[in-house]
Amino acid sequence: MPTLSELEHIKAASRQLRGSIAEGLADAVTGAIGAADTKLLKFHGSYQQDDRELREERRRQKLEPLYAFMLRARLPGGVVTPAQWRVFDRLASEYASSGLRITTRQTFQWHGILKRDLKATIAAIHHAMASTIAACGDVLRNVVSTPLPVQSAAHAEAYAWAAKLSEELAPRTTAYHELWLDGEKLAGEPEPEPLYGKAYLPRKFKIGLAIPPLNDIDVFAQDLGLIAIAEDGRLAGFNLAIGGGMGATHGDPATYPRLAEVIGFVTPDQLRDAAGQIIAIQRDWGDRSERKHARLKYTLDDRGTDVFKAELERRLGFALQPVRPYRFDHNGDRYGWLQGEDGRWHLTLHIESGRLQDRGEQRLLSGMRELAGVHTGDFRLTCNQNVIIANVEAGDRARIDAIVAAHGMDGYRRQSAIRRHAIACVALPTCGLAMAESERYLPTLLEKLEARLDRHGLCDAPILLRLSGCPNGCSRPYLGEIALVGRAPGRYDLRLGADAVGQRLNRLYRENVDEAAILDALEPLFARYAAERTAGEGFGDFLLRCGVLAGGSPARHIPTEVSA
Ligand code: SRM
Ligand code: SF4
Repeated sequence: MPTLSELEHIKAASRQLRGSIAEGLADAVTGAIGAADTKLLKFHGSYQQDDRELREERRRQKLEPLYAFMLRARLPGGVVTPAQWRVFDRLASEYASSGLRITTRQTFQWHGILKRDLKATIAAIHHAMASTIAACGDVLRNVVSTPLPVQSAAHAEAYAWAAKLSEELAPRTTAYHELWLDGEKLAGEPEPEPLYGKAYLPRKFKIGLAIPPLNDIDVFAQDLGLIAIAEDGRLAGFNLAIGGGMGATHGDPATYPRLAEVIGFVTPDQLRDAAGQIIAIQRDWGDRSERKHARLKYTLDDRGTDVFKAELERRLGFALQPVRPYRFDHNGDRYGWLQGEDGRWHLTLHIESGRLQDRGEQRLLSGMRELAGVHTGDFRLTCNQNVIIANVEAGDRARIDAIVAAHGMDGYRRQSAIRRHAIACVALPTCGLAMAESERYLPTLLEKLEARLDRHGLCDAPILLRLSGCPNGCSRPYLGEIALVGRAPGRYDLRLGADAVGQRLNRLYRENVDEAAILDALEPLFARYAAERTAGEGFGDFLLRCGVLAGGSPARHIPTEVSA
């Protein structure tokens, strides 16, 4: 029997995620909480962090690190009402250090919250009818869903499913109410956790729902990807894709990014059980001794997807139906105004790295605040870190456009295509795992890439660029046509050759190189692409076709696409 990892013991002894978090919060001597409690706090939606750039200075001054907390909301489908937006915005101004941050799983993060303010912030989020429970930790995380509601009826049904799964598969512990909402203190044994048990899952678990042809959530990067199948404008059911995941560790071939495999189809009334049982099998079969090997993707590769599927069907008591036809055409967002089938309008704005702050002429935080004051529809956060002003009546479009322009938020009209589609993870200074810059480096890198693309007449080429400060892959870099994965300050792995629909992983092209080497490597490829590409051919597809990537590391598990 393999030895359980330390975290398994912490979870099991935590009395359903309580630990000694309450005592740690009350301790005014330090800005931190106990080490074991930091692990449990994640399940409540928060990470203890410290500003890495101030570490050395504070150490010299004999001060403890400048501890502060990152807080992440759980917003299924990325839907935010204007009233919620106003609350989240207020929390950003009152308690956080760097505005509101839209994440790659279509929710918000607030950075830099001091320990003394954590409870007030979480309580305010709760009173705004949202939550932070299970936004992090070894549980089902925020369920993401195609945010752009152009196929209005199918989208409404699909979103309802994302919300239902998020709600029904959430942890049941009352620790959250007890700690943050002055709920009654537990006397005696903790309440049961029917799905998760005492030790929760071996690792995080992610569900995402895509409505073809939009793969704007990267459905094959999810532990469980749901591909909605619409027939006659209504939702007929879902293809299930299992075992996606991006995380890897440099130099450790036992870890790798992997795309989810499509294993079958379920009707809507079978979905809740199917999702619950997939999570339950992973709970029972996942590796609890080595956290780097604990995601569903490794369970599948160790046991075999067929074995997993047979177990799923045994537990469900029915067989999955054959995969239904589907086709994706892009995994980026569609900017500007689009009209939905029900006549209402949706405006997608580009938010660089998802960071909503006021900087110079770009007053994104203020602009969104003003929009939240007048908008009668809702907002949708996207998995590409953007925002959609959704469900706008035709008569309100001009007013919204005016606010957007007045706050410098209409960049999507002028920006190069590579800029519009770029994603960068947070990385420094807050992320404790960052090896290199990402979000803060993106503007500089983009300028340099744009200059080179411009030279070759490629400003309008919608190349997908993804930047991550380490191989954990929070920007889903292994699905970028061009990706930089951090190795050390100023050094990255350059990866190339994913497609633009989220169905092919890229390959390592240059290892551990600096900016000059990256630009030198890309320049001739841009030149060839400009001269030799066929009509509509994406950059990644071109690199494969013309043999530039031959001999690179092979992509794993190309999902089965069934053409419509
Ligand atoms: Fe992530 C850990 C930020 C999406 C894979 N991720 C982290 C932490 C919490 C660092 C840590 O553990 O101390 C980062 C906090 C940085 C900060 O200061 O804010 C962090 N991850 C993010 C966000 C904010 C990136 C962003 O720029 O938007 C995204 C928040 C998503 C959310 O709202 O829930 C984020 N992370 C992702 C994704 C993309 C996705 O889910 O679509 C992935 C790849 C998909 C996957 O899970 O395989 C991802 N994050 C990881 C991993 C690697 C997991 C693995 O299986 O190996 C880690 C490290 C870990 O868990 O040990 C990680
Ligand atoms: Fe941090 Fe790495 Fe995720 Fe970037 S990819 S946010 S550096 S864990």
